Amino acid sequence: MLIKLSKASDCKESEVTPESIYLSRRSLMGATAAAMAVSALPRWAAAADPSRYEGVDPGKAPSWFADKLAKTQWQAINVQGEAITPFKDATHYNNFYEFGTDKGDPAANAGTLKTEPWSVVIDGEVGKPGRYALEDFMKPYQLEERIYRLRCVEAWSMVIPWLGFPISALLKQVEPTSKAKYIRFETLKDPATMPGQRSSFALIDWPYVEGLRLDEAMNPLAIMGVGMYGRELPNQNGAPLRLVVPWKYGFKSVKSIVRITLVSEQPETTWENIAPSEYGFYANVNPEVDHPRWTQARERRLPSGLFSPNVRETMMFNGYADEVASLYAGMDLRKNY
Ligand SMILES: Nc1nc2c(c(=O)[nH]1)N[C@H]1C(S)=C(S)[C@@H](COP(=O)(O)O)O[C@H]1N2
Ligand SMILES: [Mo]
Repeated sequence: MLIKLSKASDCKESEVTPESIYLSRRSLMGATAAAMAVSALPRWAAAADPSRYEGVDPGKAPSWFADKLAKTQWQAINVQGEAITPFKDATHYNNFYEFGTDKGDPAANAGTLKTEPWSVVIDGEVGKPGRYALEDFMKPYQLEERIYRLRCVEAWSMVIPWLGFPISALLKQVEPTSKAKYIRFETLKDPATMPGQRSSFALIDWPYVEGLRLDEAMNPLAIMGVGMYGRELPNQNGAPLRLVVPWKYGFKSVKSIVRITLVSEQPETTWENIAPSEYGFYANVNPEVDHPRWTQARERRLPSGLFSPNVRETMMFNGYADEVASLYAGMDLRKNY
């Protein structure tokens, strides 16, 4: 994420590199990656084939995940006429500051994240609070494949085939009380396995926290993700459990969740806390409301390089206006960015 820095000593290379230089570093990759995009198209014919995409590291799924995969509803939601981003790009160009601030850091460093055993705490305004082992937490849910655009606030985007289940199904299980108005998600805090949390230069007050209004969380598009490209989530993408809200900027989609809390007040969230004039609670993708320091009207669809520029117009609510615009009826989206 890009922030306005107050002290020069806080500067990170990725935040001060002009985009032109940054793009040329990637240009070598661009050509090969563009060629790969074609081969990344799904092989739908093989209905029970766990390897539905080209070039996917098969991973080593825990047994609860393998069991769910067999009953997955494939392509429950798709993106028409847009190529799926190659697995290699989706897993090697990441934001996961717990593992470093460069785009390649999560792929290089997230191997230390220990995802088994994993437990999730449910607390706050719920009828059924508790701490659940992930395999128990997952029992009620059937997996669906959701092929969604992902639009980062930094103006790049991808198309990713997620595996997950609607948050509405989770809310049904935990039974929110009448006081519950928001849902708050917390990432693991474990400096021993997350080098970014040991860094004295980190801007983030760990753990990383995100949240949604309850009606946003109830929207059928909002899912808890546990997999992508027909396999479990790679660590760098937020294993074993993350949020996916495709009409919002990527920073809302918090990774490696250990705690889900129903609350009555709007929760304090990580990027809004760091730079409230640049990153808001809503963070809806909106081509008409620019970031203070760059336009949000366009995006680079990855893979994209100097010799294969792949620039697209950004769509209102990232192309999901029909499904979500009514959530914000009557709201000033310039004020509630
Ligand atoms: N815990 C945590 N979650 C996070 C982040 C992070 O740094 N830490 N980065 C966010 C940002 S800015 C984006 S764009 C997406 C990127 O998800 P991806 O790497 O799976 O594409 O994760 C989001 N979730
Ligand atoms: Mo992002």
